[in-house]
Amino acid sequence: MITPVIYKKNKVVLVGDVLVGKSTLIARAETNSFVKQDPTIGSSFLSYIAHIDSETMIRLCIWDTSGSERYNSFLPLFIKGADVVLICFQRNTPFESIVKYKNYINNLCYNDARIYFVETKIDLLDGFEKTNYNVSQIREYINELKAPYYKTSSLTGEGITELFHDIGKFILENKEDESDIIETVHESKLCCQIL
Ligand SMILES: Nc1nc2c(ncn2[C@@H]2O[C@H](COP(=O)(O)OP(=O)(O)O)[C@@H](O)[C@H]2O)c(=O)[nH]1
Ligand SMILES: [Mg+2]
Repeated sequence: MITPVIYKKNKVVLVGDVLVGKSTLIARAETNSFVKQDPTIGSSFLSYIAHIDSETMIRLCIWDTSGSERYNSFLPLFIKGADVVLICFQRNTPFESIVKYKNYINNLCYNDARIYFVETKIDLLDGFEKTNYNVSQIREYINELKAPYYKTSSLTGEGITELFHDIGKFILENKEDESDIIETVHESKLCCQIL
């Protein structure tokens, strides 16, 4: 069966402190497995096909950033013009770091970018920590903002397909530029591609 892939100009950016698991999250989405990643130097780009439903797929343009202080000066280049920014964090991420990214995005994107909060490595949490909001200041902050919040684990795969499905749906429904079907993909060859 041949399935069309919709392309709308889009930019999805992952930010977050170094080692929170950004690159591993993308690799999990791409390969459906837990793959050890080399440290990200500057940034990297992935073209990823998100499945919306049985007849709809959309190509997402995903930028992974380093999170290292060393490359901080590049961050505005990636955040500017983003449609979606994922603020990634884990249990021990300082609250101040999350607020810093949030304010940074709002200043650079004039509130246009949709922010998704992505908690990583939830396989390391116990049941109580997983389900209770009040275990961290970050979660309470997200709750107050009423922002989209995803709990993920690249180790188990939890939450990752849902995350990219919902981002794809958001792009599909909210980007107003022309919706072109630019390619078709044989179901047997469905995979993501690094350009
Ligand atoms: N247990 C666990 N470890 C993870 C997970 N995701 C990433 N890691 C580990 O966290 C470390 C940093 O991951 P990486 O993706 O390079 O972080 P980045 O700097 O944010 O890109 C690596 O040792 C990963 O194997 C996860 O979901 N669960
Ligand atoms: Mg990385």
